[in-house]
This record gives sequence, structure tokens and C-alpha cells, in this order.
Amino acid sequence: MIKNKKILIVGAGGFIGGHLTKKLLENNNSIVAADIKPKEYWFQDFENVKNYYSMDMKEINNCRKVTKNIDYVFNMACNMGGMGFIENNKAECMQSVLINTNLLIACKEDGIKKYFFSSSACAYNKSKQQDVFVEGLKENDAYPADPEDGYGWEKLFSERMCRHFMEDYGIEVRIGRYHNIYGPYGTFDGGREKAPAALCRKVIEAKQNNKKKIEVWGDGKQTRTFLYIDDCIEGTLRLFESNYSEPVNIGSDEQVSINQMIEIIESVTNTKKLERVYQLDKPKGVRGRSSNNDLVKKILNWSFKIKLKEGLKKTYNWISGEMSKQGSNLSRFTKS
Ligand code: GDC
Repeated sequence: MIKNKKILIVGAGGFIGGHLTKKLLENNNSIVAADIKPKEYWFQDFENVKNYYSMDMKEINNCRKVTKNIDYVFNMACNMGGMGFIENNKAECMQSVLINTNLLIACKEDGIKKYFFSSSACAYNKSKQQDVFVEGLKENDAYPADPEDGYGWEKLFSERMCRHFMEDYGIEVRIGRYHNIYGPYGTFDGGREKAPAALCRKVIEAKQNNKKKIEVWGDGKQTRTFLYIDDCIEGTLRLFESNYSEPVNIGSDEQVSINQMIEIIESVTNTKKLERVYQLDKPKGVRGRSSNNDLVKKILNWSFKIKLKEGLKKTYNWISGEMSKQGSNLSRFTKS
């Protein structure tokens, strides 16, 4: 595990960036943390982070302010969300290319040795994701390129940018392709939430309001693999310390339909079966997506540990706690 290093985390105010910051602080690293959000909206508070920056990292001069005297850089920043956001905000999503590009340029100028880029399963070719319960996507299924429009193109292009900064300027890069990461301290309302948090919230709301129905986007048969945040952080750090510089899936093996995920939420929370109201006109994304984890097992000797049942229970309990708090605490997880 990385120890006693000076690390820049861009996107530290977000969901995955926040958990990564916490873990690296526990291992006595010195953290420089940057995020576009004002500090009061960062998803987690850290007492021992010395340098906080709330600034737009699409600007190269802001990147240059934070890359001095740094050992490692983690780029966890992008303008993103679940299907409801990325399907309707393609231009915004694509502008995250400026964060990665300008950060890499600043890293090159300051002689940074190692750089992590948080990519996404949305980088994969859509033609391999047209059925439910599909074969897991292998890393080379990203080419020929036909990723998710907008957000996925940005991720694929930025992966490529990392590769060329390594080849041409010698910056060691590590690239994780995340498969729908979920857990506490993430967005659960407001439009950017992904399915696990959204569906936990809807079940909680139904119970609070004594309703017998929940709204589900699509027909509920679409499939995914979801990865709990603690596994994501462990996979990320192991990948960072490996010698492997090509993109690698960080995902689970537990492929479920959205209907099955709702059943799991109901069963772990003792909720009586709710009637599903299927909203076929809502954003659905690909029909089926799952992570093939052969490569990550081979190169890192690592696999996810937390089953969906356990992860959803923790996520549900955390969201339920946040929803019962009134006022400002809630808003940081519902704003962009
Ligand atoms: O949003 P998401 O989790 O993103 O949606 C998964 C599926 O769940 C979709 O088919 C969606 O229609 C369905 N769904 C049903 N009800 C709801 O209330 C709901 N809210 C949401 N959000 N979805 C619902 C994601 C990207 C991420 C990220 C990961 C990588 O795509 O949005 O930004 O990069 O992929 O795997 P998903 O899995 O399509």
C-alpha cells in the first residue's frame, strides 16, 4: 500500500475521490486535494488534508498550481452521473477532456512520475452490450471504438491521451475502467444518481410515504455488474502499484438485472414487495453490461469481495440516515 508519499487527488470532493482520499490519509500520505465544488459540498470532510483547492481543473493554470512537488497524481475528476445525467448532458461530459489533458500537461512540466486515470465501462463498444446477461466485457472490447456517446467518447479519448503521455514523455500511467461503483457518500438524488442509490432512495421514499409502488426506468430487465466502493478503492490502489499500464476493468462478477437488484434491496431491508411502475421513456443506456475480470485477477491476483447483498444494505442504511437528517447535510449529496 502507498505510504508516506505526497499525492494530488483531483476530484477529491466527489464520491470515489473522497473514499480514495480517506484511504490514502489513513496510510500516512500527505494529500493535496482539489475539486471544482465549494468545500461545503465535498462529499467527505478530512481533518488532516493540508491543502484544499476549490477550483476548475479544466483550466491549465489551476492544474499548474497543484502539481508542484508531488509524487503521484490521481485524476478522479469528471462531470458525470448516472444515465439520467450522461444521456442529457453530452457536451458537458465531453469537456472533462480538458481536465485530463491539462493535468497531464502540468504533470509533464513538473516531472510527475506516476498518474492514475479513472475511466469507465462506458468506454466499451456498444455493439457488445445489446442483450441482457451478456458475456463480460474484456479490455480489448473497447475497440473498434463505438463507446457511449458523449461521456464514453471522452473516457476513451482520455485513456488514449494517457497512453501517449506515457509513450512520448515517460509518465507512468495506470487506468481503471470502473463498472458502476456504488456505496455510501455518493449522490442519491438530484439527477446524477446511478441506479443502486436511486433505487434505494425510491424504496425508502415509498416506505416513508406508505406507497406501494416504485418507478423504474426501462423494463427492469436490463443487466449490469455493480461494484461496492471499498472494493473499488482496493482495486484502484493495487492497480496503481502494479506494473500494468493498459486499461483494466475494476468491477464485480455478479451480473444482475435491475429487477433483481430491486428484489435484493427489498429482501435485505425487510420491505414488502413493491409494485414496479416501468417508465419506458426514461434513459436506459445499454441493454446489458458486465465486467470480465480475468485480467485483473491475473495481474493483481485480486477480486472483489463485497457481495451486492451486503453492499446494498450498507448503501441503503446510509441513504436512509441521510434522508432522515434535515437541511444542509443532505444537500451536498444532491447537488452537482
Ligand atoms: O444510471 P445507471 O446506474 O447507469 O443505470 C443503470 C440502469 O438502471 C439503466 O438501464 C437505467 O435505466 C436503470 N434504472 C432504473 N431505474 C433510476 O431510478 C433507475 N435511476 C437510474 N439512474 N437508473 C435507473 C453508468 C454511467 C456511469 C458510469 C457507469 C460505468 O451507466 O451512468 O456514469 O460510468 O455506467 O459502468 P449505467 O450503468 O447505465
